[in-house]
Amino acid sequence: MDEVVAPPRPKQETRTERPRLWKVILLNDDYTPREVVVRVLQSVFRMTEGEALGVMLTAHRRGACVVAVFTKEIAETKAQAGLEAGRKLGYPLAFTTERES
Ligand code: NFA
Repeated sequence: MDEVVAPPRPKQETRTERPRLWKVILLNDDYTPREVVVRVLQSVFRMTEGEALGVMLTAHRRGACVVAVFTKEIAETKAQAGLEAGRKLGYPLAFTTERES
């Protein structure tokens, strides 16, 4: 009886690269009230009040604080949403994005 042997499969290498991540960074300013910063962080970044307070205080004391990391497009969208939320209330709340990996 003939044996049917499968031909060797061509070696195919699949390399899945991890998506590059971008940090969204909250910048301190002298005008935006602390409670406004906390509310914006809670609504845009879905943080608890405690988390938002911690991030706000770190930015207040050190000048800036990483809020979260996302893929590039989401980071940019979130930073823009935070900026707009502050601007709607009349404050110069600012976020930037920075590549992490
Ligand atoms: N520095 C602002 C204040 O004293 C609070 C603030 C914190 C603003 C973090 C922006 C970012 N009212």
